[in-house]
Amino acid sequence: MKIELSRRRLLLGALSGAGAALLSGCDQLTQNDTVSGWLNQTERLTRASQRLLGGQRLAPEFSEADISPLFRANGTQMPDSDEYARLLANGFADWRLRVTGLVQQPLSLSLSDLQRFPSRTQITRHDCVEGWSAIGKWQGVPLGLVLDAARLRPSARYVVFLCADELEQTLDGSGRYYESIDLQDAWHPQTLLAYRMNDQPLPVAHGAPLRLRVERQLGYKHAKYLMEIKVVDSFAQLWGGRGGYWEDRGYEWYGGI
Ligand SMILES: Nc1nc2c(c(=O)[nH]1)N[C@H]1C(S)=C(S)[C@@H](COP(=O)(O)O)O[C@H]1N2
Ligand SMILES: [Mo]
Repeated sequence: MKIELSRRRLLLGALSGAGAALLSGCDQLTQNDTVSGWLNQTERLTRASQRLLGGQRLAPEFSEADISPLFRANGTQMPDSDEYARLLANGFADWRLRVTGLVQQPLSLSLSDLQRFPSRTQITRHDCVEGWSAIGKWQGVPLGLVLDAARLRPSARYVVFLCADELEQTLDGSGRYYESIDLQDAWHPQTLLAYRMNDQPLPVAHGAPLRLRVERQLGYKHAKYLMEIKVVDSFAQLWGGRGGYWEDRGYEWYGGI
């Protein structure tokens, strides 16, 4: 816990030291060599310390009174594809979460299917590398329960989250947002597929109809607008091969807090 808190202070210190005004976007942060070198070092440190402290260490949880009156939306706030517009117009009745890849039972789950799983509610703090944090309340199905239903094959190693949005508009789809986590974090009790935020259905700006919450990791790991969960043994073949949209642009894969 001590390591965790002092790292957060260092991170915010590094951000303000680099000049908050210059850091309006995640990409600008990585272009700063000092900060990115520093992130590389602490990445190894936090990942190792989280593993040493045990895979199931919980992120701090807060009370209703701590919920931030304003929770910023960041990155995509409205996916601009026709497909997403159609799904939204119909209140996500036609939306399905596909679970594919190294599973014995591929799944296609509606929002009400997901809401029939046992749910967990947690009030946690979200930390974005751009230097802001917010406390919010999340309700969703623990990811591990969905993976249990899909029954992973023995070769499974990572869970990849494929999103509806292209954060960078490209002709070849290389700007698609995606993320990945390992199996230990996938079964962490606070790792949720969240469909409610602050007692309301998840708003579009925050990733409707479903987003990931991985509470011991930085904001960019919390993939919004989930369309498909793909279980893989490697992410080398996906886009830039580093396991996520921002990872392909220089961010660390683990992103521990
Ligand atoms: N699909 C998708 N997920 C995403 C992003 C995005 O642009 N697209 N931005 C990430 C970043 S950098 C952060 S800080 C959080 C922001 O979540 P919020 O909009 O609910 O604040 O979502 C993450 N997940
Ligand atoms: Mo972020």
